[in-house]
Amino acid sequence: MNLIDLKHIIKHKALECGFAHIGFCEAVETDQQFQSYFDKWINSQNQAYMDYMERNKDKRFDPRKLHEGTKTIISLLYPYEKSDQPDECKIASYAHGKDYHDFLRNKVSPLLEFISGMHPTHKPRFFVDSAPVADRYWAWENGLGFIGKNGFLINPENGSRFFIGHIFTAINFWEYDKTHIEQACGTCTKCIDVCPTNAIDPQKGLNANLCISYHTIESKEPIPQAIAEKNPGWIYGCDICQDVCPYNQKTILPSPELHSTWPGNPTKEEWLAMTEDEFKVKFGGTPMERTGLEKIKGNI
Ligand code: B12
Ligand code: SF4
Ligand code: SF4
Repeated sequence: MNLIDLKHIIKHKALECGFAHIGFCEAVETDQQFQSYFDKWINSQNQAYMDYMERNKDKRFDPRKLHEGTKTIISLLYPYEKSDQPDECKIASYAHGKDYHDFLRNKVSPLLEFISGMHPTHKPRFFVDSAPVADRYWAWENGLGFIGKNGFLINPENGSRFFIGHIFTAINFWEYDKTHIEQACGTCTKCIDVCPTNAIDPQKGLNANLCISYHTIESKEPIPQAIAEKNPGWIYGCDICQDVCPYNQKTILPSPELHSTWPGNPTKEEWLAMTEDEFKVKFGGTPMERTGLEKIKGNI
């Protein structure tokens, strides 16, 4: 089979697995602009207490150091839907359903098996928000979207409500499409203006110390008073800077399988009265399980 046909088959199989967009590029070092931006971001302490962001920089900057033998990086976008939000106890749309790490690993497995068969001496690996991979950078490098002022990878047709996953393979396609989509925000500044905590700086990017998503999901500390006062009801994640984006008012791709297990949003009283056993039954297998009931009650 020639390499062009192989690429077509991989694309076709990815769509069959439920992915909406796919791109291929050569596994080389990330460019200088990304590296210096990332260094500045870390040196300014924008990562807050996410120490893991400071580690494994060599692997983040060079994917061949993360998985030896990798010649090609395949970026895959899997859509999630916007969920209706109650007035209080709002939960980010991506979390309304199955944990995307396990869900996507299952989804991608037929494709991974196929790629494995095409290069039996190298085991391809799939990563989704699970390793020091510069997910947004590679998806941009692969021509799947532009980086918006809110920091998101935005696909011009379908917006930013996507998980970004990557396959690292030793198959060398030799020729890659080098189509970068340049930022198409224009004069829009909606995401910056609407962020209640002013966490987005157009030059420096996102400051996690000010971000509701960071404080309600990642941080082990109680939410600082100054952030809590400005939080309009998010108890897990935050979608404000995404929901306002004009690119997210376009065609919304459905992903019913991801969201099918969502039990509905509990009220504040129901959350506070919830036991660990009830939490496990209702929210086991969602992204909220990792954060845990105690943290969610604390956020409330
Ligand atoms: C750490 C992290 C967070 C942190 C910090 C977020 C951040 N913006 O950095 C916190 C906890 C706050 C967070 C929150 C969320 N996250 Co998060 N997170 C990550 C993670 C693990 C690393 C991101 C990272 O490296 N940040 C450091 C900055 C420097 O890099 P970056 O944003 O990836 O990269 C871009 C910049 O460097 C920028 N850039 C380059 N040059 C320049 C120059 C200028 C001037 C500017 C302004 C920017 C810029 O472009 C890069 C791409 O090339 C990724 C997964 C991964 N492994 O990449 C997911 C990821 C970014 N998160 C994701 C999601 C869905 C979210 C939330 C929406 C969840 C929610 N609903 O609450 C929020 C959104 C908050 C936001 N506005 O970004 C998705 C985003 C998908 C997409 N379409 O972009 C990712 C990619 C996970 C995935 N694999 O699907 N997250
Ligand atoms: S996720 Fe929320 S708090 Fe964080 S930057 Fe976006 S709007 Fe601001
Ligand atoms: S809201 Fe406007 S400025 Fe922000 S990412 Fe979307 S188009 Fe760009």
